[in-house]
Amino acid sequence: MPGLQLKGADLSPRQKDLEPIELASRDELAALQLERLKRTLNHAYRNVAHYKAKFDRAGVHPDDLKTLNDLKKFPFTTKDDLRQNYPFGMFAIPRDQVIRVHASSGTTGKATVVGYSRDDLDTWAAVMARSLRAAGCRPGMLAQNSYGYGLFTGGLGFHYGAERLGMAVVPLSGGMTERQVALMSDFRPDVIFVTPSYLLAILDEFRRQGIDPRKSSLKIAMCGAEPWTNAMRAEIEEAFDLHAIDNYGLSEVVGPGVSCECLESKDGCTIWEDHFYPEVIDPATGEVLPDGQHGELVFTTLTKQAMPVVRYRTRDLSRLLPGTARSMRRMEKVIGRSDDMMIVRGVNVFPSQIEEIILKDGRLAPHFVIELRKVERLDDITVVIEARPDLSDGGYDACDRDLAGRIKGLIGVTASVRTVKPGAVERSLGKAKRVIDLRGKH
Ligand code: DLL
Repeated sequence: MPGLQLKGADLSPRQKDLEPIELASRDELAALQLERLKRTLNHAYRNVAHYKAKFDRAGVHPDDLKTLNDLKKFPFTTKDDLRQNYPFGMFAIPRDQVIRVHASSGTTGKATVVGYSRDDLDTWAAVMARSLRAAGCRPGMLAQNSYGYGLFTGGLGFHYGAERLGMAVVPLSGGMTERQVALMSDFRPDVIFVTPSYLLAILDEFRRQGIDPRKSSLKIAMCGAEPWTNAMRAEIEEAFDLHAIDNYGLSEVVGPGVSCECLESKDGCTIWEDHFYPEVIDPATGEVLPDGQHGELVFTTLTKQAMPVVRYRTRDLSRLLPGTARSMRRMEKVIGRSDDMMIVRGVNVFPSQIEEIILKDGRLAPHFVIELRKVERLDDITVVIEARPDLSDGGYDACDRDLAGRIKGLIGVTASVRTVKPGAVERSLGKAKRVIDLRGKH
């Protein structure tokens, strides 16, 4: 596989390094899932008052699960359930056996809190190490960890996973972009753990300092924690001459490490189905959809002790695909969260659709935000997008017109476009905020 040969390193996967379960048949996997699912439902029912009440109200009991298909009888869990039980009400083990707590930022209401037992942390490190290995990382490699350390699960999740694999970690966290680039030049890491939008900010800094990013030591970027398109992947890979690998997770389920792309296929994240059982549902009706159909991802943890989650509604839109590099199923690149979906005059619009269009235009940089306003009681969107540095002053108006035309033609909505000077769109240090909702403010 010549494509896997990068900067002199052969990153092709070695069969002997895989865990037995990664080589298991679908039947073996299903048997393990059923056994673990039964255990999880019993554990949640017996030890979390909220689950007992919810199952009782729905008239279901863990014993009703005879096949994997029976899971659909059980009620969903939502962010609201977690909020109502703030802070520790969803824990299924005594508080003094919980040895780590993480929480969401809580910008949209009360934070959601998650807890881990010692075994949970062990499992988390193991699935992260598996993810990193699938992405081409190897023991002995050096990683710069630019995910935020703290209540966010990205920093510590990657940290312990990389150490488990036998990598060395530089725990930089997000921010101090100048320093990120300086240390990268000095330490020569093989891998960076980073959100794709922050990697673009790091790319800007390379250029500002006059350093050729293609000559950086990086071979792999583990990009996740936010939606990003394959067009963005191509932009990043070309700019740095590395493999940009998608990986997905959410704190309520474990953090990063729920699923990860395999280097040899780069065709969507393989879900570590021995620990996280996936379903896709119709977000409007809750009906389980067959594999291959688009809908909302739902996960049930199969091995978590401190805080099992049963049918957790992620709000992330994707679909399940058959396994390729592994027998475990894949999820298609997340289109976006249902919360980020804008409905503009009856048409559904996701920031990722706009991103894809922007990246096809050589005059525009991959830095944009979408402003939402109410104009005469109708939703109105303005895409604010940076020009690349070589665009002449006279070229801006043409960009505005062309992009608005393409958005109309490809997505079907009328949008205003404002092309702005390089550097005018605020850079993210972690997860990018693509939509600025100004409705109600004008
Ligand atoms: O973002 C965990 C994580 C950290 C994943 C680092 C990957 C790398 P939360 O802060 O709880 O956890 O946010 C979870 O982020 O429901 C998705 O909406 C979004 N998300 C995470 N990974 C991806 C991805 C972490 N690869 C929420 N593609 C999820 C698209 C993603 N969206």
